[in-house]
Amino acid sequence: MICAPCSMLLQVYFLLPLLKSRLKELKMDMERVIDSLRKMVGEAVLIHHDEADGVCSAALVKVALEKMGYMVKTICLDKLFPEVLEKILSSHRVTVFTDIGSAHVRKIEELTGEENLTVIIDHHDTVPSLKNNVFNINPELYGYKGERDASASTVAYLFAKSFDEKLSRLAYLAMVGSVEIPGEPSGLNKLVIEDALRESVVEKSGKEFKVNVEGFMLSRIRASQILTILASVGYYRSGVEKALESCTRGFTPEVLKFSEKLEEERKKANKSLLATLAKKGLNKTENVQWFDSGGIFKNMGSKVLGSFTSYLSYQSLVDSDKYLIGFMKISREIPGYGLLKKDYVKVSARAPSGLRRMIDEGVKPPLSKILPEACDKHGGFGDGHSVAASGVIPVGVEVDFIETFNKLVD
Ligand SMILES: [Mn+2]
Repeated sequence: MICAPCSMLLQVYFLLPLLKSRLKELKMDMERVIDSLRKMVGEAVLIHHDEADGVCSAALVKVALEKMGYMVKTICLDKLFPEVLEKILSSHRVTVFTDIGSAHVRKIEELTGEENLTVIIDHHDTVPSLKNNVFNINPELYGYKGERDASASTVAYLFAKSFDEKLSRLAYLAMVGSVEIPGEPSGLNKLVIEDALRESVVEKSGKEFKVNVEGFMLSRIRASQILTILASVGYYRSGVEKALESCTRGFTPEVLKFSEKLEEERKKANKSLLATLAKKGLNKTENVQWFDSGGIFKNMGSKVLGSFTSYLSYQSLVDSDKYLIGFMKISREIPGYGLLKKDYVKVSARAPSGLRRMIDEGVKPPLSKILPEACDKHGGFGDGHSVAASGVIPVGVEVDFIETFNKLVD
């Protein structure tokens, strides 16, 4: 038996080095990744997610890879289509993922050939890699929480800096990517702020930060919004390319104007869909309420459906106790990749407030469990969190999907 203060001291004594060694371990693993990458220099495919964190993390990794001597081709995805994964991993020696991929480690291992190298830099829930030519660099595996302590951009920044200390001038990108993590910065996200202030690439502005780099003289929150709009709404109109370029070169007046136009377009589409749904109402089953967005988001990336469904889940026209599901037909085109083999529909699911409580209490199943299962049953795939999830299913099975989903709730 030891006294309470002694026990606390002991805990501090043992825990502090433990926490430190985790960061050291992460850094050591990054060095191993860099060593492996250096041996493979040639072409690399960089697959990344379609919002600010996905764009900033990709920009950081791209700079580092190019400095190593790589020719980098980027592909931006809202969802990780198995057919895309198969094609890319079987036809390229080096593939890097940022802000996407964590949920599919086993599949990625399976598809990575013995001679090839795959690196995943992400912060979503994951499992450690079991193959020595597949590296899974994720804060969750080093004692941090991905939804609290580190964005994918922060991990990508630490990776870039491990390769070249001079890249710490890009610390602002980690901070822009981290906007998606709300609240007081903690863990690795906090460490990055110190770097960014030291490099004078950001400055304090009230409780927030302003990016202090040419072409970026705006708050990091605004910068993150613009990047997300470019990459998601502008997905089929070179928006991702423009977003990636802006990360390192700053926003040109043309790009800013383009992003404003896209923002206007989306606002209009959202408003019009909301009016239609208010008039027509939602389709309902016992446990589900759903809508099809029709062609309203045509020419926009499928991420916009998720934003709309989230927004809708707070409106009074939804039933607070039922799962909310939206559909949107996806174009076959994936910029920088080619065409998908099939026509797909994006599925976005949200839990409105009443249902959210029931999920938290364990009375109703979490979306992270039933949405992937329902997608899977109809030839699609999905993932997500307990109260927000999304997936993809083939065109034409929407009504059957709703039926399956409705049954899975019970
Ligand atoms: Mn992210």
